Amino acid sequence: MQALIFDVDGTMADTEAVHREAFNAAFAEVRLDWHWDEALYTRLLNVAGGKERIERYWRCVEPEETDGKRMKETIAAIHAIKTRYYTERVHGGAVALRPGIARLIDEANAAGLPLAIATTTTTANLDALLSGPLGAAWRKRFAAVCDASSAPVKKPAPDVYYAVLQQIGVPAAECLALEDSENGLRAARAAGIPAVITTNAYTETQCFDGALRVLPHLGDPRQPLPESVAGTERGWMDLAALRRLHGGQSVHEGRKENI
Ligand code: XBP
Ligand code: MG
Repeated sequence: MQALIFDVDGTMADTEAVHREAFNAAFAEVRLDWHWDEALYTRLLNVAGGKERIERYWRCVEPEETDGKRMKETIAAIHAIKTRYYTERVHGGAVALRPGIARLIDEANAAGLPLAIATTTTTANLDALLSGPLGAAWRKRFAAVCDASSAPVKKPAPDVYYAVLQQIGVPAAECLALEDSENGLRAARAAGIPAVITTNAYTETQCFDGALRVLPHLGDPRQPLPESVAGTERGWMDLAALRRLHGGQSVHEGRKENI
């Protein structure tokens, strides 16, 4: 394993509840009588990308709408308002990183293992979310940061992962992707990148066939995983455990077995 690639929403931080609130706040501001509740948003999350998600919903509720240009312009305007609400809500570290994320970033930086980000969210959202927990210079900790501006075609298309691979110059099979969703897993696998999944309330019922391992989170000393889940006596996934998973080993130290 020569590089670790992080998805953002749902993986680095549990952000989708805040995204949902921001969408609803934007709909209210433009006086649209749309409201995405948890159940509907869980289904809409099958569409990666906020603009694409709005378009999918709009075409469901108003199938007769045919003015594509007006629709695109209106969606862009709504999404800009949504992004303002989202960045206001996550600014200053309001949404913490998930267990193990800061610990793995520290460990990888100390070990000189290249890190990257592959997300479908916007640059503005990334800066607002990560500058709190990782500091204003957070980008310096990553060899590549690819987002909606790097790859307009969203997951499950592999485009954003291809953009990362091009920037870091590491073969796909030597990378490991950390994802939370089926779309993210499919994008990583389509790019030839092995993936470990950490689920959340929005994605835990999705299909993760092809993942090296599916975990509730990466664990931390303060929030250890049950050994039966992590497969490591330590109760959290460190670089050594991820390397063993990547190498097709059980994460138990030393024991080589197909998992
Ligand atoms: C998850 C997404 C994003 C967010 C909303 O991104 O699909 O669209 O739900 O953010 P990730 P935007 O690839 O990090 O899991 O409104 O900025 O798209
Ligand atoms: Mg995600």
